[in-house]
Amino acid sequence: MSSQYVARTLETVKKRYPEENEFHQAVSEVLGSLVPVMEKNKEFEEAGILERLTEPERQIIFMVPWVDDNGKVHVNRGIRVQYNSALGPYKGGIRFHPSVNTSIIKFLGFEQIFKNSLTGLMLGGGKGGADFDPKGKSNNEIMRFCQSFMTELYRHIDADTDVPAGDIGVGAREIGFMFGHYKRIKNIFNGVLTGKGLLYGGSLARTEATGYGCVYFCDEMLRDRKTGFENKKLVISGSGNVAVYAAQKAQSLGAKVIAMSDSGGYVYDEEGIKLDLIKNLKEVERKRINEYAKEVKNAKYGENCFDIWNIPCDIAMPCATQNELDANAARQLIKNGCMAVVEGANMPSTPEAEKVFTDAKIAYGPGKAANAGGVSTSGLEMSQNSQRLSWTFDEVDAKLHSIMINIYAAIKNAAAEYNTPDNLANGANIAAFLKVARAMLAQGL
Ligand code: NDP
Ligand code: 2IT
Repeated sequence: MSSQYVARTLETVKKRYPEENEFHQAVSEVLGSLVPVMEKNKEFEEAGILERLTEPERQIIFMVPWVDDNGKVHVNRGIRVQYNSALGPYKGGIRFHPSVNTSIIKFLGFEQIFKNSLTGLMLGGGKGGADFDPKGKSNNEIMRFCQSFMTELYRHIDADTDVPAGDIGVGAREIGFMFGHYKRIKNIFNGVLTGKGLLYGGSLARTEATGYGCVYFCDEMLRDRKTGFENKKLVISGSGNVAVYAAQKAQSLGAKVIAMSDSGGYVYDEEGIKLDLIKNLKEVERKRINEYAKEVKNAKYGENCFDIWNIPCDIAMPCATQNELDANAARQLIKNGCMAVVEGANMPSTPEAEKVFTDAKIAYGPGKAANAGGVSTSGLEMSQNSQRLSWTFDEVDAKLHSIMINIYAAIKNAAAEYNTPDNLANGANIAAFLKVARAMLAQGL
């Protein structure tokens, strides 16, 4: 029985990696959607597709030693998981955050396989990171850390092998330092990283892409419900790359963003968040979000970032981190009349929260579909690098927009085909899986 195949695979994963809770969560979420697929397609079980999909093709763990500005030596742990290359070179971001461990990087790498499949581009799945905390570090410390990280990573990546990009704690500055060091060691100038600066091969609209893509995706969901962003109240968690550009695009479509956050707390501004102020605080001054409430008199600051979900809104966009939205928060959102939840972050809703959304039949856009605009535009950056050409902002943005429209249509169709028409999470898992699995079958063992 194919449901047994799914259960057996999940059991093996838990037994083999007993400590990796986030990884179990991600695997269980995807496999949970695949029971009917396995029943319809016995060849996947015969070819061991699930066993092969839940074990990364390659994992690299390495020491990252670096010296701080006072001459003290520190050692962090670097990780790169090259998860699956059925559809293209490994592709996925690098996260610098003290919480990084193999469970987190493996859950992100696993999700990335399916997200990248949905983009329709030639991208395999991978992820990397280090348990390094960039907060409070000087520019030189960040540079030395990035250089040390790349001193090992360079051996394992290349433009046609594995192409990292940014994620939490890794933006244009860090990508610049890593790119510079890669070029110096290998004496190659190519598209080995995406999210590069515009002066040296970066793509226009990559910075904006994840947030914009999320809003384009949400717009499709709203259109299906005969409505749009105009006059909708949005709560967006986080105030990093994804959150800021989701807010910017939503505002440009007539929505009012009333709250944003960082890991220290949230700000609630009934009149609408002044995004220029947030961008300056976060992107230029690298300060905490409570500074916003000091500058804007009517804004309120709350010290628990998770309380942001208690604020009544029409649309919630979790854009900070995994498991930031639990069942209680989900129930509160629905009680307050929230009609759509769209995930800018990776796996921000706990499994229980996801169940609350699907049971309530509100519009729920799972991260692997809704936040695929970032990696899609990374794919477009790779194409431009290969051609040695740069497309205009509008060209890239138009391609991004049509990719998000296509993703929405594909996952909606897959959800309907497998008799769960309102469940886009099922649709995303199934549509993404089928492409990867069929490519794996075609390529043999
Ligand atoms: P950034 O580092 O730019 O911003 C992260 C934001 O989330 C910050 O406001 C940060 O607050 C907050 N945050 C981080 N950890 C926590 C935590 N444990 N609790 C509460 N808040 C937290 O990262 P991105 O915007 O790039 O990434 C945000 C999410 O989007 C992640 O889940 C990432 O995997 C996902 N994503 C990113 C893509 C991209 O292109 N960048 C693409 C697709 C998904 P603080 O500053 O206080 O830490
Ligand atoms: O989670 C993600 O999709 C990202 N952090 C972006 C990956 C990429 O390669 O652009």
